[in-house]
Amino acid sequence: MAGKYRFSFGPWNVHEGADPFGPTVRRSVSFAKKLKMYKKLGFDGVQFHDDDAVPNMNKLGPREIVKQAKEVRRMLKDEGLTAEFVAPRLWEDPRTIDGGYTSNDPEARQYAKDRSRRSIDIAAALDTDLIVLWLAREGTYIREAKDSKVAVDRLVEAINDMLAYSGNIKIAIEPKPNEPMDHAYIPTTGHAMALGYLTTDHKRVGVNIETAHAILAGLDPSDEMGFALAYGKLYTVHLNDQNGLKFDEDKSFGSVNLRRAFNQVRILDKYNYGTRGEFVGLDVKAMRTQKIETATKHLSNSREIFLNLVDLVRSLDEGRVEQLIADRDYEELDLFIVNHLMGR
Ligand code: 3MF
Ligand code: MG
Repeated sequence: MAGKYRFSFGPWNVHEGADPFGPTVRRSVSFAKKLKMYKKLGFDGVQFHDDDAVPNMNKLGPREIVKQAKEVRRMLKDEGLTAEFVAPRLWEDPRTIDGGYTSNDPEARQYAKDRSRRSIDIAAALDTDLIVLWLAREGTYIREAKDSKVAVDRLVEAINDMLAYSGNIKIAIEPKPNEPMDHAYIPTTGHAMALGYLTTDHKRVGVNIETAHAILAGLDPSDEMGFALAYGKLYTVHLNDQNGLKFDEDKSFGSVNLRRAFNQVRILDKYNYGTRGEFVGLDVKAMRTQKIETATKHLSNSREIFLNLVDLVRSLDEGRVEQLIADRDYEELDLFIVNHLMGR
């Protein structure tokens, strides 16, 4: 049965526009004001970094952290919003310069584990059981800096620690091949899922597939999604778009390659994504040129493009597709799909 979709984004998707070569270009918007934007833009779910919910959490004890997270839970309730996931932000602290779970420094590794436990506490207080792990600095700039076998052992150890700390949580690994590192240890969906099977409870480890991250790995995002769906491990998605192999652009969904976006929506819709409670998550950035008054259009536009593509997916003449497949006339199928995207 064709599902209805619920959408989510993270507060970092409304941002000041700084990049590595220039300062901010827009005023900061407070977290409370951001929350007020969600419903107006058509969104029901909030993605959190742990310190989006509890800023300065490193300076607070576990009880105070939970207390503050519960206040955020109340704010969400007032706005009619749901927390989708919490992700430990392990890439900003001076202790994690060389990575968190895979750092060569045992104190840094311990910090990463402790911080991950606090993220799990925050997730419980926000009433979500989903933890996302974007393994930002778990990689290297040069091959000789870390041992890649040991790195995987350490990632497993850290995930096991989280699974043991809470019997309720599910962990969605968000693979990305590069940036900020030269090479990340868990670059693709296949790596992330294989890592899950090394843990003590693989049934609770899946993936968050981001369009741009798959493209940066030279892969097709819809095929990555199909792979995870075949294993029942597509816990969430980060839809966006990416124009070739350059920095991680986080463009509006479908804005670069409409056919690639169509195929992502097609595989999600075909296999009832969303009917098991999954959100359609976005991870999109406003262009730096955008004025503050209109710096949320990347969110509403991505949602609109997704929903328009759902209509296109559901109105595709699947009988004709099957016939062309049976005839092995893929040239005609190619034209048929492009014409469909052009509304013809
Ligand atoms: C980086 C990302 C991250 C993660 C986020 C959730 C800042 O390329 O995609 O966005 O999605 O940290 O864990
Ligand atoms: Mg992401």
